[in-house]
Amino acid sequence: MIIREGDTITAIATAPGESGIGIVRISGPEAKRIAARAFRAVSGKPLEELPGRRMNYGHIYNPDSGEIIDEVLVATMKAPHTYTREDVVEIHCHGGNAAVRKILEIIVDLGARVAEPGEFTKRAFINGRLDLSQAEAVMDIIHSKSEMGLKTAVSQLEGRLSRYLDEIKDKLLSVMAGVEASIDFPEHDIEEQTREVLLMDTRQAEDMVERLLSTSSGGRIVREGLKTAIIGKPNVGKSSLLNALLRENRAIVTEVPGTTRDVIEEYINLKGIPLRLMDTAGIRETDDLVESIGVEKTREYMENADLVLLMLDAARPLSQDDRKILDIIKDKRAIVLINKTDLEIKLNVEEITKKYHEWPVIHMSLIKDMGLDVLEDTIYNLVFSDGITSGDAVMVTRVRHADCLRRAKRSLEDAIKAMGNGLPIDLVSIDIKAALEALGEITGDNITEDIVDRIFEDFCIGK
Ligand SMILES: Nc1nc2c(ncn2[C@@H]2O[C@H](COP(=O)(O)OP(=O)(O)OP(=O)(O)O)[C@@H](O)[C@H]2O)c(=O)[nH]1
Ligand SMILES: [Mg+2]
Repeated sequence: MIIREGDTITAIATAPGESGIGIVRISGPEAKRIAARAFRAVSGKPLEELPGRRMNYGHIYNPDSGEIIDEVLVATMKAPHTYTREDVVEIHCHGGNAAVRKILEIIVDLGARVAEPGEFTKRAFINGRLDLSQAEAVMDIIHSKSEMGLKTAVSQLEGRLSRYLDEIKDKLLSVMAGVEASIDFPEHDIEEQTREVLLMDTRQAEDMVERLLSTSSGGRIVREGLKTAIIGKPNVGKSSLLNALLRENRAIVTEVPGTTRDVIEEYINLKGIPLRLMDTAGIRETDDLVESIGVEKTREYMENADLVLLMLDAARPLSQDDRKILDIIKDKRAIVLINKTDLEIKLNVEEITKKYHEWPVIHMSLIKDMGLDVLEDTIYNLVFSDGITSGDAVMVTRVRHADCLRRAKRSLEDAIKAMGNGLPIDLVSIDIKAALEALGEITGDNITEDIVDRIFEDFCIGK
């Protein structure tokens, strides 16, 4: 994606579909002039003479035929105090597909170019209004699936992550200055005292990187959801559990074993934590082709899951199929659910608890609506023990950021080792510089164009 200077871009900023209003946004030097040619205010004044940052009531016309397209409100915002730091015009028309599309078409005919996904935000980044981590936060806000995800993304947009990184970078810059001062005067070898101070500062910076890195597994869960797979042999009540947690009849439930063939995936919001819940095909030896494909898929999902909910039938003794499943999931983090406790109990729970004592065991009866709240509390506590805080602390939510932090950490470790071994100080400076560069990639201080393009490609149209 190349930004051509003088380019004016436009896009529909609202989601497709029927709705009260729809918004067409224009950004760039020609934004106001283009909008003015399609807009007639009811007051009769040209758009150029109307005050900015106010809703001006009027109509969008087809400039060729003079035909009215829609009744609208138009706001103009002058650079640089706008989202993109360019002149911006927003046309608020009626929602649905027809009006917004036609208005977009007219704006394009008048000289604007259709924006690429994320191009408005990319301009905000290039024009220095947002750093890269803040631009990513914009996308995370749009995609956030829970209150906690939203809170973390907003705090990142407000610049909390950037400020924390700035603190580390400042520390490293002062180490750099100390190191370079001693390189400039090679005749005075670096004094022991100075070396000590530089070492201490580098260690502190490394601690800060480490602290941030330790939030990354919790941060990923906050952003993407905790991948939770419901696993068990057929007919134990897995789909019933999905429906109960969702509080709607999403999956088909029948008394026929092998009802669920494909993996059903839904997001639920568990006290603010997003859960990516997967109902899977019951695992058993089977000759049925479709079912065996489903079972294979279940294994795949189970391997990638952050948490496995293993469901067993209280009314049946542990079977060969159950034992096989237990063996497959033995290294996973799991919660054992004993369902159907309303029936006569034939399952020997001790056989499981003895061997897998670290897994919580919950007795439930989905038919009687029992045990669900215990399960919700257990999952919640498990996730919180992962170092997820209530969204008030700085957190790393993206794999990209965690990768940069890991690189920074390695360079700092090398620097500390070099300092400790009394290696020449200019070698230390190479490591500190590498750490600074890795940290700078998070906020986009020094980053190649194709990385920037890749990041913005994932954005939605109109943002
Ligand atoms: N008695 C009793 N029956 C239950 C309970 N929970 C679910 N069932 C019944 O068990 C049967 C199977 O439930 P499902 O939720 O379809 O089971 P599943 O594990 O998804 O089954 P598959 O998709 O075939 O693997 C249905 O007839 C449910 O009504 C319970 O707590 N007690
Ligand atoms: Mg099912």
